[in-house]
Amino acid sequence: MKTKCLLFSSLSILILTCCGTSGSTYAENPAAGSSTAAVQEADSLPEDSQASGRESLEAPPSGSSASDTASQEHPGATDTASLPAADAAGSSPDTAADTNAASGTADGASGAADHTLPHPGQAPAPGSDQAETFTALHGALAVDGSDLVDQNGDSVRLYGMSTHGITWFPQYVNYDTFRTLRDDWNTNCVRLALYTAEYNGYSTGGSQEELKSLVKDGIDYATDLGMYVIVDWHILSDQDPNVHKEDAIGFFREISSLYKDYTNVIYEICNEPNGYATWDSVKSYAGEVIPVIRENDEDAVILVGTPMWCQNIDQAADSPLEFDNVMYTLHFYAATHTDELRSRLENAVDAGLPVFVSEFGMCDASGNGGNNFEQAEKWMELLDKYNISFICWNLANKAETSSVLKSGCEKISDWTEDELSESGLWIRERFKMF
Ligand code: IDC
Repeated sequence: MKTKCLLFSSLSILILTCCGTSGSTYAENPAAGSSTAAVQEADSLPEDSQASGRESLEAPPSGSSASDTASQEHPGATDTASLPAADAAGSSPDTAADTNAASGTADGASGAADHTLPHPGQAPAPGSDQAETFTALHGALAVDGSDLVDQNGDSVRLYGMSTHGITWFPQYVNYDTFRTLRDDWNTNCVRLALYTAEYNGYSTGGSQEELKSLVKDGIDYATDLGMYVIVDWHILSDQDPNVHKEDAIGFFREISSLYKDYTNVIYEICNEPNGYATWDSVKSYAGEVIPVIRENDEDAVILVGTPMWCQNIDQAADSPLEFDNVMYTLHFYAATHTDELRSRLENAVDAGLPVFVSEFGMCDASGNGGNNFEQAEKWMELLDKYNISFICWNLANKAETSSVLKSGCEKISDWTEDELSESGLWIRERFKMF
């Protein structure tokens, strides 16, 4: 571990010295992924929803016209404007991703060096910090009817931030980042978004070893801080999780074997099935991936995405999986999704479906455009009513509405209010109400 940290630290210093970069300059590599992904996405959508990939149910409100949304959805222009420093330095896309991952791990090394606390699988020492943490209090979670319950059978609610893609923004997979989210933002859970297909994703050219190492670091930091952690297999432009099923199986087999004794790890086996992916194809995928996790960890909580970017939750309610401790994900973006998706959620929960909102934004479904806090508030009231867990997109300093840090902010922890975006200020206040 020490050798690894040293190696990454030196790499990081080298990169910082050569490129004079950090933070937002990691942002995008238009050639490698996201703009192409957005185009493919738009191409494969039904005509009526081509304006913005993930809106489907409802058009964006005034002030966020379809054409606005379409251009936001197609991040090519912005991406080019924020070319990564690695590109500026002439590196190939692959090199850029690798160096980013390496420097992120180096950033994380400050936390890794302190890994002396017991893991949740072990009994915390009486009087230690760990004895007081959220995971120490709640232990192994389970699904009971539509509820998420703790080790005592009491209803429990998780809430926190999702990272942006960890390939883009590895620097936030960091002990101090998560500590700030726990102590200053009052959150109890963090989601690690591991893209499969975008920007040198896990299944499209990214360094699988580097990415797994980042995921493991993230789990370790969350564990040491007594937080729950969601390992998110972030399919998106690949649409159907079966496309990279073999990679998913290998990945979840390895991670669940390493963390089988931990009680704070939650597996999200597919982010957002979309396009041609049907609930039957998701069920078939889940039928192969869940047993792989269960072989190692009999009762970890597992989250399963639903079709149409996690909006067709009704299909899961009509035909749930036959596994215990599974929850189904619904995602909303408040400036796009309103009453219709809310009533779909209510119907599903009323029918007994356990639902977890593993991703949402206050802005529109492109991750950009204006925030709609009035709609976001309505969503929060509904989630409160049903005690539904919720994770906000995204922890990064990208110049897009959904990023909770201002794009000029290079700090990875201990942010002041001045350094938070409008979204960041709002959601932090929301978390602090608990
Ligand atoms: C968006 C990011 C954006 C990135 C893009 C890649 O915010 O910076 O360029 O992905 O395609 C989702 C997805 C999530 C999206 C987000 C906003 O799960 O990956 O992130 N969104 O578009 N579903 C609905 C919205």
